[in-house]
Amino acid sequence: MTNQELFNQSRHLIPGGVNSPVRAFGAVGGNPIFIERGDGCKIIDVEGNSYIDYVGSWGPLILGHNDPDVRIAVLNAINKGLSFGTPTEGELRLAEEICRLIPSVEMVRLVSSGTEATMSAIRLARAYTKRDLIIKFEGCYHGHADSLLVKSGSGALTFGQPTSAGVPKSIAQLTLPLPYNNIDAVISTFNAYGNDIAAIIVEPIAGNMNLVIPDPQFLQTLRNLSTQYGSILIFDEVMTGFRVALGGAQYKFGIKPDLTTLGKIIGGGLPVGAFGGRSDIMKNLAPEGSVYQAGTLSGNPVAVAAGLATLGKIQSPGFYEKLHTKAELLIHGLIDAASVYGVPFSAQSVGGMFGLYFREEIPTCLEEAKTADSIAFNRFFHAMLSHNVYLAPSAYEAGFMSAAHTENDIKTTIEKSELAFSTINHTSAKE
Ligand code: KE4
Repeated sequence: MTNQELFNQSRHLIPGGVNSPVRAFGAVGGNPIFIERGDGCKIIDVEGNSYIDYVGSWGPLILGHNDPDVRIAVLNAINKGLSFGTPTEGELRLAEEICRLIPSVEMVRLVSSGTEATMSAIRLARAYTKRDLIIKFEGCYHGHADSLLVKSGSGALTFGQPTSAGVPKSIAQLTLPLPYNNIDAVISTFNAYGNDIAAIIVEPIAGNMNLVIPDPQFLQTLRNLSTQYGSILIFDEVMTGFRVALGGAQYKFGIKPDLTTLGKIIGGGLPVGAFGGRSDIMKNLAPEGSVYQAGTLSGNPVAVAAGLATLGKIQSPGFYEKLHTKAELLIHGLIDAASVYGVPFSAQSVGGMFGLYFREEIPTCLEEAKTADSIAFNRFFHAMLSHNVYLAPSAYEAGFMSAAHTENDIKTTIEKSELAFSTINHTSAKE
């Protein structure tokens, strides 16, 4: 069957034809491709078209698709069974690795998605502090729990309003959305509500408004105010964990959160999320404490095997230096190509993730990210797709490099981008 035929049929049975909205190409237009298999840095669709993949399943595939060691680990786990609903040694070993590689995590609970991780961390922080208010930042995405689908209210009020139907206003109002990188906004909010703030949750390097890097003073201010007012600082490292450095963004900035949420890479492509941190907080979780949180497939042995195999390989000497070198090779090639065709473009990378911006300057917050030329991006996306390069189908998503991308793949990508940029420049000039 063709991509179109599958999409036409899927839309009758699955809302939007997809099991996660961003996959539907709504932001970029057109119809999604249906992938049949992945291999290394390539994904192959049902029509046999092969693409150099810079999405990597939205981050988990840091080793590339179908990594032989991950595959063997998964097959070995499958041969023993799929799920037991009991503790298994693999969960202990994954907990050990996470706690060893991220020292702020003294205890950890495994779940099956990033959403479960952040939702649970919020509940735990509220229980520990006996407070209700949560601070989040505009442009950061932490999964689809009600408390986190919130945008800033109108006017001076910092109390949130739902970004999604079905989120009760009463819940949204307990979340205070603030501008990312805006230190004054955080200080004034703590001055006003500090003793009622249970937690701050933040992407310590943002990847859901495209890639936005925090001002170092911003994160330090969050740390200082959380300590001063007894609020819990939650670093949502679902995307940045093991992506920007072996120890995540907290290692890069040398800032210790109270709780950390993880996902994506720790499952190696299978469903694993986690939340962890200070043991005096984590001990409040059932069955030890009074905060209930549970999951039928939490710590699933097959998923854990994929995660352990992945975490094992990313510790190889020079892994992150090589990954970052590849990301830098890509973005500088794209910057050069854009300049040849006079397309307003900027880009940056952090570890194994990168941001491409159709604007002259690299954005430092959501408002700035929104001024990028999304029409130009959408044209670029489709031009690259037609030349067999798969970028994230949204101008507000980060890109991901894998260990499987070769220098040749990156050079090919840059060559294709020259064709794509020439198309944009020509089309924009026409309109
Ligand atoms: P999941 O529930 O999708 O596993 O994780 C939610 C989540 C939490 N925190 C951060 C920082 C995240 O980036 C995510 C999920 N990321 C998106 C991509 N930007 C997942 C893609 C999708 O929604 O299909």
